[in-house]
Amino acid sequence: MEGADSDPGDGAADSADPDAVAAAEAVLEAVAAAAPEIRAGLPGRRRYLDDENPSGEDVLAADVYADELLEATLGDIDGVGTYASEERESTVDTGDGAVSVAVDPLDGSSNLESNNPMGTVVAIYDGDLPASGRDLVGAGFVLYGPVTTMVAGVGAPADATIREYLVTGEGDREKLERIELPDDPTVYGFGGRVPDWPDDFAAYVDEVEDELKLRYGGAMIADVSQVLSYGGVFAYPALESAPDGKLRLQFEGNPVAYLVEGAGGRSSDGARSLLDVEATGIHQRVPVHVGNEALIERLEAALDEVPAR
Ligand code: FDP
Repeated sequence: MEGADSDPGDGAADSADPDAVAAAEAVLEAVAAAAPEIRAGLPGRRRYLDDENPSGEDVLAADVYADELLEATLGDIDGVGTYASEERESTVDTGDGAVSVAVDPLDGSSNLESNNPMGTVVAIYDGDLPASGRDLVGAGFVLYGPVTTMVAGVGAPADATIREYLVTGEGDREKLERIELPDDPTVYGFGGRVPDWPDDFAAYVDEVEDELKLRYGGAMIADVSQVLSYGGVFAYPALESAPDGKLRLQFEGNPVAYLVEGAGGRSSDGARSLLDVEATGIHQRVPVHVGNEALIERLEAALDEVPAR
């Protein structure tokens, strides 16, 4: 994350609907306001429930707590008509607003057991779900690290300025720096078991591990935050056992693509920006690769055949 700036483009982008951008700002403020409560609720909710989410993953009490809190908070915002969450099979109709929010209430929640960082991710779309990443009018994440921070932007993807905020104990946002990926990348982190990586991806890893330092923590938001801070590449790639990878387009792929591209980097499913992947379902999965432009271009050149998406 590089030095402070004079705030160009903070706020509404020309090509996005101003009402939708205002709703996106309100959503991001509400997510920050909920963050202290979500964080304070974690210590007593580290147990797994006898339940799975729509993606077949075990659910922690903390996942449910954060989801219910965010639905109540975000559903009340003027302009928000739909709430969707990784923890719910279907979307929730919250009123007649045009904007839809897609939330991963606790990204990386398996890190709760080991007490490692995790986050809350939010994507705000101008339209119904599932939606294209090109319909985003804002995105952000809260990182529950040693301090609580938010990284967020509003406006159309091509116009967004991405900024880091400190989230205070009262849930207020204090502006920190504008985020731009450093020119000299230093870190990489890739999910999935190594024997499950396709050969072409494994060949790419052989290249980058000679140049970069491995840093993988198992929570997408924390791993992407390292890339935003130090430059590099994060991926949860296609696997032999899961050709669409693990992460979900609406809740994870699109918002991190928006943030990393807005910070001067690139995103890819292996062949195209994640923002150009066709949206086919709420819980659709997609291989996620984000980072410095040159590293993503080399990745796309290294992968043999990427299906149309
Ligand atoms: P988690 O299952 O803990 O919620 O969203 C899924 C996710 O975490 C990402 O945050 C993270 O990048 C990935 O899964 C971690 O998966 P692995 O355990 O396979 O590394």
